[in-house]
Amino acid sequence: MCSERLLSKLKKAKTVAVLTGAGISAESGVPTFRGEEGLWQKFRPEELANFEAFIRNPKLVWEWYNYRKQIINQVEPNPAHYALVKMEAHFQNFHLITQNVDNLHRKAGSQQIYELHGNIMRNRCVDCNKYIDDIYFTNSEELPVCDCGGLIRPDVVWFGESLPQQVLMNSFFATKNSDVFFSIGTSAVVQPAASLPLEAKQSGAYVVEINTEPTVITNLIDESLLGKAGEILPQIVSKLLDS
Ligand code: BV8
Ligand code: ZN
Repeated sequence: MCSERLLSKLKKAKTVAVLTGAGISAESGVPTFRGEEGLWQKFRPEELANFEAFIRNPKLVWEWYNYRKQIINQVEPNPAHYALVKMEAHFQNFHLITQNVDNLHRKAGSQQIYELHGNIMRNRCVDCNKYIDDIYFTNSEELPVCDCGGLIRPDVVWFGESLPQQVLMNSFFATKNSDVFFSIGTSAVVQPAASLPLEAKQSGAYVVEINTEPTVITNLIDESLLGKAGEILPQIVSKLLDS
């Protein structure tokens, strides 16, 4: 599942950038957002992952994040995450850009990770912005409150919120300078992350998509590998390291 063309591009590549989405964690057992099994059928992520929903009903939003943390705390990275750790060690410049908040790239051993949408294991105060380590608010009545009195929220980027500027700038810079760019396990609908593969293409990178189904960018990039990231990525890495 690694074409000769891709292999030759990778052998010559100095800089490789990767954008990952929820699909790369699917084989670990973390539900994706828009898949049929959906994170929480009753609500669309956009209805829960936004500040207004949080202020209107912080208990409901905290229940959603604790439900997701419960799952994430029980799962392990899968072969796709570990393949990216090997890639990071192999290439001179390797940039891992993730939309995921599930901490699995870090757990797998990736060193340099651009977390575009934050990290579910981090929390911060809505008033004083102080960071607070992981909290498991056990659905008891009182909500997690900072010692300044402010409400504590998950440190993730919600819809309508801007992404961490430095992380976003570094991601665009890495994308523009990449020789090969992988878009892995993302439906490529959430902006501005979804513009990165096309940015890479416009900057002359060889853009490869790894997904179990076609997406809105499939016809706009160089190579689409249809299948599971946990199967395809290890094959690419072993072919590259054996060549
Ligand atoms: C912003 C953190 C502005 C929270 C998330 C109209 C047009 C364009 C844009 C907009 C618009 N209206 C609104 C917007 C902006 C909006 C947006 O893009 N909306 C979309 C829905 C249209 N974007 C924003 O609001 C962003 N902020 O624009 O700010 C601004 C600017 C300045 C000042 C102030 C404001 C913020 C977006 C971040 C939202 N937060 N998550 C949390 O996780 O709880 S987004 C959420 O979606 C996750 O981060 C997730 O990663 C991300 C993208 O989803 P995917 O990762 O792609 O997951 P999905 O389920 O969709 O797809 C999985 C894929 O994997 C599938 O394709 C499947 O086939 C594949 N797959 C499954 N299994 C496997 C697999 N592939 C390989 N192997 C497998 N085994
Ligand atoms: Zn505070």
